[in-house]
Amino acid sequence: MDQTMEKKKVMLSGIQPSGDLHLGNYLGAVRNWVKIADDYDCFYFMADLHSITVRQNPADLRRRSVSQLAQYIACGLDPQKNTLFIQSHVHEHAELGWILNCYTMFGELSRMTQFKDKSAKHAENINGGLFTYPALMAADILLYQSDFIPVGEDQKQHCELTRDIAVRFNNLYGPTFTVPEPYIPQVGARIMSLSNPSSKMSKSDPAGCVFIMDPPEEIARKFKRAITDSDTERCVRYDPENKPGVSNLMSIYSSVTGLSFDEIERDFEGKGYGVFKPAVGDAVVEALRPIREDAARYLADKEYLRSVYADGAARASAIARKTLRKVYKRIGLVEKPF
Ligand code: ATP
Ligand code: LTN
Repeated sequence: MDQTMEKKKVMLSGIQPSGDLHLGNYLGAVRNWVKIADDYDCFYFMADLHSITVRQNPADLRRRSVSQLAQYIACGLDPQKNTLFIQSHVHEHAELGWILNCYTMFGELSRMTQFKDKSAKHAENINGGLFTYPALMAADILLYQSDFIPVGEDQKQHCELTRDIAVRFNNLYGPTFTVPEPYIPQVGARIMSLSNPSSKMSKSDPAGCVFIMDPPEEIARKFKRAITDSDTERCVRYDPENKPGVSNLMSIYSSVTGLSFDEIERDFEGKGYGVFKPAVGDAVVEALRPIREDAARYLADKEYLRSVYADGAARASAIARKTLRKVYKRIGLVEKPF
């Protein structure tokens, strides 16, 4: 490497392979990762250890972890430019996760909205992992001395807790971890459910969720059925307070076409929701078509995918190992003699 070149800042993010990628994941996260590949040293992983905080079918989990990688690549993440790996292949995540559990407070974990939401949704399985999830997420981030965490708005609270844990550790033992910052996009940070615009689009609500692997007819159908607002005005105008349904559709349309809200309002003046909804559907179908087709091609080539995640894990481990060794030393664990 050219020694005169400045070291690139580190970006890291993960998505749980608990379902296929959806439009919220794509517009709020993955699409933005693609844009920054040349400017940062980027690490993206399938957060399989996180996904088992909710009960998973083992065969589905295995299939989805690999399928998510195919979808990452199809979205434009180049494995040469980005380190792509499966979280459980880099055992340092689980090890540092345990340690950071011991530097994360019960009160802090109790305040996490994702924990509150998921424990309400899975009342029969409020396990310890669901509660201590943010300590593992902090480990994911801090192992790589990450500078930025590109995520959607909903992950901001976890990123802030990671910062608090890093600062706490650094204050106790001296500089060990880079203190990271969340990196949240302006448009697309929070795509809402098509069936309920007051909650975020999420794979756990399939009716309101558009998956990137959905066939075009399915996508069109979901947009035609999207809930719009019960106001009498029925015009296409951006007003998230009073018109959350149509404003969400406008955010999606703007994200996939690049048009501003003003331009969209002008183009659909006097046209009403009945014209706007299918237009958004068509635009999304066209934006997702090449991704779906590429993902299907990568999925058919298991050997290629295997080589990508093997190479990714090797690159990631080399870095993670160094940080973990430093942490073990700092907290007083005896150095391994072999
Ligand atoms: P779950 O239903 O299990 O909560 P999810 O569908 O919300 O999952 P995650 O795996 O939690 O998806 O999210 C992966 C990434 O996508 C994160 O960076 C998250 O911020 C982003 N993201 C998820 N949902 C949305 C959304 N509706 N709008 C924008 N970004 C989103
Ligand atoms: N908690 C995230 C997934 C996740 C993550 C991470 C994101 C796990 N580890 C590290 C960024 C950095 C979620 O539920 N979307």
